[in-house]
Amino acid sequence: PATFTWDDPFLLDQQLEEDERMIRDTARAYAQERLLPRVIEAYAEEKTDPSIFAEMGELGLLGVTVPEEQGGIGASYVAYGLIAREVERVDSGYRSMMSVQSSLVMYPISAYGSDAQRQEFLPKLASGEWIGCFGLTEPDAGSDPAGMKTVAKKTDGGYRLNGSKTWISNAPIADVFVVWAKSEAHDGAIRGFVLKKGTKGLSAPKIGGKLSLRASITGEIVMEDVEVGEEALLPGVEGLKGPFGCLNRARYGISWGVMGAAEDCWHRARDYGLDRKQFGRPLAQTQLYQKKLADMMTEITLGLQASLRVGRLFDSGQMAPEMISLVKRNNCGKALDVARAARDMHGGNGIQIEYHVMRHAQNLETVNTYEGTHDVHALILGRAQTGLQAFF
Ligand code: TGC
Ligand code: FAD
Repeated sequence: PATFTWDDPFLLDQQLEEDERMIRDTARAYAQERLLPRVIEAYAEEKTDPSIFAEMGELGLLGVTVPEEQGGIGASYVAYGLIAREVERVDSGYRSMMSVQSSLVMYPISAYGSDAQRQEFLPKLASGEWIGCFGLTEPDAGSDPAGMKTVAKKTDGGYRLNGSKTWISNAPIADVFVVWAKSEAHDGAIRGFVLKKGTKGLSAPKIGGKLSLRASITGEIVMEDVEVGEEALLPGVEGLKGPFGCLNRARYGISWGVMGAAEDCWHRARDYGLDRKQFGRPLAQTQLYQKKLADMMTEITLGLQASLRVGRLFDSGQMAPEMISLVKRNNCGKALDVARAARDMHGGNGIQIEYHVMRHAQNLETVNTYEGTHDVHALILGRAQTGLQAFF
C-alpha cells in the first residue's frame, strides 16, 4: 500500500494543475510571510491596512478569473479557491478583502459592464490601486435582498440614487462602489450601479464594535440624492440574478477559504497536543484528543475534495448554484466546529490571541452568516429537492 500523508490524506496536491500549484504557492508565501506577522495587531487594534490590496495586486492575486484582456489573468476557479484557502489560513478578514474585490467588484464589471467601464475600472482594481466594495444588504433587507428599499430615479442623462446599505466590507476605504438598487426607469427591476468615491451625497461610515472579522473594515453606504450619469449603470444584467451571479463566485471561494482557516486550527491543535504534557504524557496521546484530531482531518479532507470538485465543474461550465450552497454551508459549519474544538483543545491558552484559534473561531461566526446564512442555504437545498420554497 501507499504511504498515508496525514496533512493531505486524499492527495489533493496531486489533483492540481502545475499553474494552479504555482498560484497557490505564491499566495501561501505572501500570506505566511506578509500577512501572518501583522494579523495579531490588526485584529487586536481593529486596524485594516489598505496597502494589502496593492500588495496582492502586485502578485496578481486579485480578480484572477477575469480574462487577461480585461486586466485579470484568466486563471481557473480552482486557482481562485486555492488563493482563498491560503489567505484565510491566516485570517478570514484578509480573505474577505480579497474576495470582495475579485468576485463582487471585478466580476460584475467584467461580466455585466460596458467596455468603457471595464477599461476604466478593471486595471486599477486588479493592481489594487483602487479598492472596491459591494452593496446589497440593507438594514431591513439581509437574507431577503428582494426587499431592498434603495431606489434609482431617472434624471436627464442619468440617475439619482437614494437609500442605505449596511454591513458592507471595505466600504469606508473604498474607491469604487458596486451598489444594487430598484430602478424606476426599468419597471422597478434591480439594477447595478458603479459609483465613485467623492460623488456628492455618497458616504461610507465605519461600523465599529465588531467582535469578529476585526482585520477587515466594514461600513455602511449612505446615498442621499447621489446623481450619476448613464455610464454608471451596469448595462448587462437586470434582476436579482445580477448580484447572485457575483455571490455564486464569492460563496464558492468561501467554501475553500474556511477550509484554510480550519486547517490552521487543526495543525495548531495537533502541534499543541504533541508539545503539552498532562498526567505524564502528551495530550495528543489521549484517546479524546486523537478523536478530535481525527474528526478535524476527516471534515477538512472531505470539504476540500468537495470544493475542488465544484471548482472543476465551475471551470467546465457545469456549475449549478445549489452545488455552491452545499459546499458554502457545509464547509462553513464544519470549519466553525473545528475552530471551536481547537480552542477547547488549547485549554486556557486557547483564549489568547497569540494562539490564533479563538480569532479564527470568532471570524468564522461572520463567515457562517454572510453570503447567505447557514440556514438560508439549507432552505435553498430544501427547495431544490422538494420543489417547495419555505422562505415565506
Ligand atoms: P429567487 O426567486 O430564488 O430568485 C430571484 C432571481 O434570481 C435568480 N437566482 C440566481 N441566479 C444566479 N445565481 C443564483 N445563485 C441565483 N439564485 C437565484 C433566479 O433565477 C431568479 O431569476 P429570474 O430571472 O427568474 O428573476 O429569489 P428569492 O427572492 O426567493 O431569494 C431567495 C434567497 C433567500 C435564496 C436569496 O435571496 C438569498 O440567497 N439570500 C441570501 C442573501 C445573501 O447571500 N446576501 C449576501 C450579501 S453580500 C455579502 O454578504 C458579502 S460578504 C463578502 C465578504 O466580506 O467576503
Ligand atoms: P437576517 O436575514 O435578519 O437573519 C437573522 C437570522 O434569521 C439568521 O439566523 C437567518 O438564518 C434567519 N432567517 C432569515 N430568514 C429566514 C427564513 N426565511 N427562515 C428561517 N430562518 C431565517 N452584505 C453585503 O451586501 N456586502 C458586504 O460586503 C457584506 N459584508 C459583510 C461583512 C460582515 C462582517 C457581516 C457581518 C455581514 C456582511 N454582509 C454584507 C451582510 C450579510 O450578507 C448579511 O448579514 C446576511 O446576508 C444576513 O442578513 P441579516 O444580517 O440581515 O440577517
